[in-house]
Amino acid sequence: MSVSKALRRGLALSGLLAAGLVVPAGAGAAPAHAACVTRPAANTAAIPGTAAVSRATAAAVQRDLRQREQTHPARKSKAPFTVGVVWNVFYDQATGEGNLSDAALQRQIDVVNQAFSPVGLSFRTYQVYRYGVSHAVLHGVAEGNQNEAYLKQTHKYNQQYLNLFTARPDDSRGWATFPWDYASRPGYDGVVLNSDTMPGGTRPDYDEGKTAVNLIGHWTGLWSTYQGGCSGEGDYVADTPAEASPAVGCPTGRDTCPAAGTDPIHNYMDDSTDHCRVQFTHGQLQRVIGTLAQYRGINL
Ligand SMILES: [Ca+2]
Ligand SMILES: [Ca+2]
Repeated sequence: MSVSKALRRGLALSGLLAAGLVVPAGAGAAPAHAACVTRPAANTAAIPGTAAVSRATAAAVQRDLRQREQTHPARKSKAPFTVGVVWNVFYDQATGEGNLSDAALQRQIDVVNQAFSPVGLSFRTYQVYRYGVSHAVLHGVAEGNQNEAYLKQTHKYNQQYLNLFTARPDDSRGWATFPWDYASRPGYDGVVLNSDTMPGGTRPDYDEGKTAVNLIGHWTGLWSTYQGGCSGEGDYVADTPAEASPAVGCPTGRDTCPAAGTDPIHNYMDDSTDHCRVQFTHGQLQRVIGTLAQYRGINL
C-alpha cells in the first residue's frame, strides 16, 4: 500500500478526530535530511533567510492584486471573521516528541488572536489530528522536500481554513504559503510550524509563539518587512520603513535604509526575537483585508 493510501485509509478508519494514526515504519517514508531536497517550492516563505521573494515576484503579485481589486472590489463586511484552524500535529511515534497537548495548541491560538484582533480576524481550533511518524520524518521536513509533501497529504478543506502542520524541522522555525498560491497548489496551503517556537517552547528567544503570528501573517498576504530591501516598493506597505535585511535580536535604533524611519524591528513581520515583536501597522492590516478578500473570499 502506498503511503498516501495508508494515510487515507488511516483517516477513514479513525474518523474525524484521528487520534494517533501511526504510519508504519518502512512504508515508504521519505529520506530524512536536506540532501533529498530536489528544488525549493515556488512562492513559499520560509524563515530565516528565504522569507523574501524576488522583487519581480512581489511586483507581479501586486499587479494581480490591483487588477482583481478593480474588477471585483471587496465587499467590506465590517464584521469579524473566525478562521477555522485544522491542526495537523506530527509527533515521534517512538518517543512522543511533538505530541502537543490541546492546552498548548490553545496557548498558540491565543497569541495569534491577540495579534490579529485589531483587524477583526480571529482563529479557533476546528479540528485536531495527530499523526505518529518516524523521528527522521519529524525532523527532516524542510520547505519543498519530500517530507513536506508527505506531511501535507493530511491537508483538509478549502482556502478559508488554516491548516497548521506542526513538526520539528532541524533547519527552520517554519514556513508558510501565500494566499495567491492557493489556486495553483491548494493541497500545500497552510503553515508548517516548528513546535519548539510555540508558547513555552524550547527555542531560545523564539518561544512566545510569535513565529506562528509571522507565518500566519504571510498566510494572510503580508510580506516580510525586509522584502525588497531598501529600493523599490519593498513590502508594498507604506507605513513600514524599508529595511535592508532581517533584524537579529532586538536592535533598537537599527536603520539599514536611507529612506525615512528606523527599521520596523517591533513588527511581527521582521525576524527579531519574540519579545521584540509586538505589532502590525495600519497599512499591513489594510493589506490583509485586501488580500483575504481577493484570494480567500474572506471579507472583513
Ligand atoms: Ca514598507
Ligand atoms: Ca531608514
